[in-house]
Amino acid sequence: MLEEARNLFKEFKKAVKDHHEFFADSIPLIASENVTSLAVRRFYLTDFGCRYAEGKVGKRFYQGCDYIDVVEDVAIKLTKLLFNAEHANVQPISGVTANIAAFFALAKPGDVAFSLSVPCGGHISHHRFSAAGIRGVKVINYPFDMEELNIDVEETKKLAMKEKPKVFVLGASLYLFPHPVKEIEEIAKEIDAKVMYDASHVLGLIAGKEFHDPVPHSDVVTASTHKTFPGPQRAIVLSKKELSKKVDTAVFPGVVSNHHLHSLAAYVVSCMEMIEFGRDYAKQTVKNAKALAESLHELGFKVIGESKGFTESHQVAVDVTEFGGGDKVAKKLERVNVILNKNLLPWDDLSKTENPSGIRIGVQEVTRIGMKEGEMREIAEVMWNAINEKKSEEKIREEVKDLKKEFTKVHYSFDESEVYRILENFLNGI
Ligand code: DSN
Repeated sequence: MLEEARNLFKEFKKAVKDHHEFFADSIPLIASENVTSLAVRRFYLTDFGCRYAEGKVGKRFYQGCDYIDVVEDVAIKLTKLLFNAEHANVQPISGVTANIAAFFALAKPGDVAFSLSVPCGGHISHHRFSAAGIRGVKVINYPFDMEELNIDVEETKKLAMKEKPKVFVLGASLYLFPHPVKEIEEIAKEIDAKVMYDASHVLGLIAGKEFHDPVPHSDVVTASTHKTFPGPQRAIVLSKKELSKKVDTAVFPGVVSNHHLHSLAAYVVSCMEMIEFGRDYAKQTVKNAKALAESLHELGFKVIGESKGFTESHQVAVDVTEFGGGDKVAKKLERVNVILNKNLLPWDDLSKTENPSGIRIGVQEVTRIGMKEGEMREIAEVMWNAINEKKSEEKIREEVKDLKKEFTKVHYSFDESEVYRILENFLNGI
């Protein structure tokens, strides 16, 4: 048994080491990921991760929480400052958890919610398979304008008068252009419905003032804190003051008991980094996304949203049908160390989930490690060469490693730290 266990542990250590080396040598372009600074990681390793703090600041169910109360109170206050929010709950441990809490706060079973279909960018938690379904909410998809790549406001208004939804869900996983939150807020007011905005993908851009601000126009804003916002993996719920009790009760005891206090401490550090450096980071992220989209387009890729300037966020979406579809292309790119995901595009049917028409690219992580417009051109060329098999995969992989060599440190953070290889010594010691 001991022998078997030791072999398994060896396998585990090798996987951890290989993972870090692979990422050190790769171009990370998954739109929902980011890299945290060493400062954020240090706080992730504190004693807080060994403790419990059920309940609210000042109203806990266990002893020993006095200093944890200060940490959570600071987290709430920094979040309110950063987003100018009336109320903030910082306890959800993930974006889906936050969305379950939001649906519980805003709707009853049987109520109708409008969400974007998954191909149009809606997240699974906006639908019956996840958070909305858990609350028993009936979901109707928004009418979508394929030219504008956005919600069709006029058609939505007509449909809303007929279906009388209680919740309008905005925000998306494929999110190129800001949703019409003001217009939806007006429709919601007419029928006494609520606006729930899932800002997970764009939270760092909102914090950096590079995307529209949904907070004044939404009743509830949910968001994970690890996509464009470069924090640890957890989530927040912002709301209007009058919904604060409903939101807090939906979060605890609704969806969390303890709420992973080490990552709460790390989140505080990431908030402070965004307050100090967020504007520069967000500005460069959007510039990089536009530069990458333009380079891909010039090379001959079908980048979606051309008539609208391709993107206003951290994301770029490309229709790769002519190259065999998103699945084939994403796997081909992985073989040359370019990491991104296949993605349904708005005109895809859900039956195309396994091999959708598109790929989705996010530039927030490469921005954090210091890449600028020139590197976006290089990434576009790597992608063109790999997908069109202009060179051997081995050659392209070496080019990617060379490009990445110069970009191993996290910027826009308290310490410009090496992040992909920091585990080496630790692993050798166990
Ligand atoms: N699945 C994530 C994304 O990539 O958008 C969101 O949870």
